Amino acid sequence: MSNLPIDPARCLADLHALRRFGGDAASMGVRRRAFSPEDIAARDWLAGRMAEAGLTPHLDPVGNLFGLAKGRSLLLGSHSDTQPEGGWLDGALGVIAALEIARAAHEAGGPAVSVVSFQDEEGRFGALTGSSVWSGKLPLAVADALVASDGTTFAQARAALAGRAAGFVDPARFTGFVEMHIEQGPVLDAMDEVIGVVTGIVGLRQLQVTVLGQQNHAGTTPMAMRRDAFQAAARIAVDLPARLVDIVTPQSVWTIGQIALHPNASSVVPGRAEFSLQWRDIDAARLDRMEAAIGALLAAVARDSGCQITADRLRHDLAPMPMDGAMQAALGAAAEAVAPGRWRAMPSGALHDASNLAGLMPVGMLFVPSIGGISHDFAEDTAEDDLIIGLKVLAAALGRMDHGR
Ligand code: HGY
Ligand code: MN
Ligand code: MN
Repeated sequence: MSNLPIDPARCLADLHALRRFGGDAASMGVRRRAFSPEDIAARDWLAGRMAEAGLTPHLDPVGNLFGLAKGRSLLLGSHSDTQPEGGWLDGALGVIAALEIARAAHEAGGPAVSVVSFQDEEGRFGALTGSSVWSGKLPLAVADALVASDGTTFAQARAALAGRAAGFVDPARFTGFVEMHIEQGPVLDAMDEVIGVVTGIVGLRQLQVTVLGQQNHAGTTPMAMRRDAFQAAARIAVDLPARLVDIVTPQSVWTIGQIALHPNASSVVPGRAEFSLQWRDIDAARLDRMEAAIGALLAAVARDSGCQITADRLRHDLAPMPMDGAMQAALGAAAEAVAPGRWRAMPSGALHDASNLAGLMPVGMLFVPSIGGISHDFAEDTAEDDLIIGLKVLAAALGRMDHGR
């Protein structure tokens, strides 16, 4: 096990304290969108806790908040922004567990551990925006032009922090990155296991599809004469599974999560439908094949419906990313030491900032269970005993990692 003097009660207290920034009164849920007042207040609080832990708080130009140890260090962390109706642990767990490990390491005189809370992992503006810019995958000028659903640009949002932001931290000061996260899926909970050692993170692609038909009267327009944008969009949604069935595996996923109709009135045939179409898989070639099938379906529905259908790739591609082998071995050995026989190696169906760092340094991830597999919902939760087991595994893994001193 680890000889780091971690303090589970202190870690849990900080988790509950962080939840209060944007906490929903009727549940354990949280609303803490990137650059919202709640998010900025949470970052201010986090910076204070980092300073108390012996770290140097450092806010970069896109809102990533680092707590820096002296010299080269291992970086631990995740994100503290949430979905519109987020869970209290998605991202927050990784940041607070990192803070606890860094604090204990500082108290023990080493190893050097830094902490990060990346900004806009949950995609109010882009996908994993803060770590994508920091890792060099997304040019700042491109990120600044990203627009949230309320019309705010990334540039406008980050301007709120401009007075306090310093420069970008050099990734070369870190020997590796480890992100602890809730599974957000059903596997560990269903198998009564407590730790997942992540083997790889899926890739994600997303299109913003626009269907242009003919706005018209819902009473006088004969069905045969309509160019109904919603009916065309619905056809795409209904026909997609049959188009993908020979390409995908049971782990492949696709989602239409956001749709807008114009003029969105009950007595008007919709003239315009705009919706997001996102798909994920662990295999890049399969993502390509899924994209080709989606393109063929959009063309077929345009032809059959008489609607004009266009699709813009809204977000930069996030390729499937394997986790570092040595980090997986260290995390697996730590899991076996702390929770013998109650852990598994597994892929991540969710995206994580770790994806962006995997090209810069050795990266590892570990999961704790999500009760009922629920996440991106106020009901997201994990048993506190399981949170502490995860913290102990993270601490035990540190002693098994070569920090590249
Ligand atoms: O969508 C995701 O996988 C991440 O939780 N933002
Ligand atoms: Mn997350
Ligand atoms: Mn999330």
